[in-house]
Amino acid sequence: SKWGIFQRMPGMKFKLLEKDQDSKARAGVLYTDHGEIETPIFMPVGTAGTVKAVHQRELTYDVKAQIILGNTYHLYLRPGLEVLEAAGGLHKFMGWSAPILTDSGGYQVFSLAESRKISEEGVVFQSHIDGSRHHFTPESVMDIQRSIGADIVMAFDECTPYPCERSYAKTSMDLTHRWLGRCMQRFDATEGKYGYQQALFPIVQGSTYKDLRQDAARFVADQDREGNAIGGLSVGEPAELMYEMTDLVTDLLPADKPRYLMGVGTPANILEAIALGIDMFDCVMPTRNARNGMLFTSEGILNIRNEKWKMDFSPLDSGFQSYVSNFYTKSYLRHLTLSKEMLAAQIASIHNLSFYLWLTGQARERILAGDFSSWKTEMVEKVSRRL
Ligand code: PRF
Repeated sequence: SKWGIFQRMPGMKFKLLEKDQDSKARAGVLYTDHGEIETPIFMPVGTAGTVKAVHQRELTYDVKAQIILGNTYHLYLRPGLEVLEAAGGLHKFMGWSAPILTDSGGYQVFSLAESRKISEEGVVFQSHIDGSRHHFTPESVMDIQRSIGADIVMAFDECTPYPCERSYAKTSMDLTHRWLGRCMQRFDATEGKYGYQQALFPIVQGSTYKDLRQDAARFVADQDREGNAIGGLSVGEPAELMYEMTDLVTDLLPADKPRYLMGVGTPANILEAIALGIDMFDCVMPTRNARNGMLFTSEGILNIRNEKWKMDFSPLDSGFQSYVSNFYTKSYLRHLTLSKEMLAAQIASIHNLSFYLWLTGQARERILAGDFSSWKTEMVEKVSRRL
């Protein structure tokens, strides 16, 4: 069951339950030592050992999160490995006994660190917190993720920007592949520090070049790891290009392993990517946008600061079961938001995450019921509306 923690098993198991007839969508179950994950799944982002504005009991009982994401970059800088190891790993440190996935740090170094220099060896960077100098290598990032103790750890990669010249995309992809070899060597030569298994997911890069994406997908598939990820997308390219690349890559990644599309996206992006055979998603959008008043609902997208909601005493969302979404009104949340009350961020974040988890849960139910594709078309239109 979801709560059957610490059941030992060799590596990680993924069970495919159903495949959609009219698309590449799949429903499955991913087994980890901290419990099962029902796919497709959305993973709330808990960068620094917290999903911002949502505490762990709310994540479990309101949001119904099955797995959350942490960031190697942030956790390494603060609180640091000494604290995390003394705590017995991130699960114990933060009081979260369900699965955790950690991103490897490369992406965060490039988006956050003050100065960074990339070389064959790795990345040298300065902390965005105090300017101190650090370096990440494929080996050190595996060791750090062993100390954090995530159930799923990500390979160290370079996420190319968009647009990206072909020559750089190729050079970068080759480096990501050499780094992957070093990640696997270190990961496989070490073991979990806290008595449970961890899995390593490689990342497909290749920018928006079809042949590079296909080369990367074949290279990654050949490594035969526990699951596979697609990176380098949702970095400013048109959505159609992201779908095209995802479609190419999912044709080449093994069907019997989970597929994770990193950093995606809007509710519509997620539904389209599920139809292309993606099983796992993470994105800061539901939490970050909640903090400036954007709500994702089963009826569409709205900004709660708008005058339109001043006298609207209807629930935030009555389209699905969720205590916070059903109980608080739009007028009340608008008031909290305009007053800069902390509860505004809490309610909006819990609502948005509840909606994202409901949406991936519904997609799974439709795949299992056999009518995903028609439901998806209708739902994409609904959740994209501007209210
Ligand atoms: N690589 C890693 N993390 C990521 C990405 C990536 O390419 C993305 C791309 N959208 C989000 N997070 N390691």
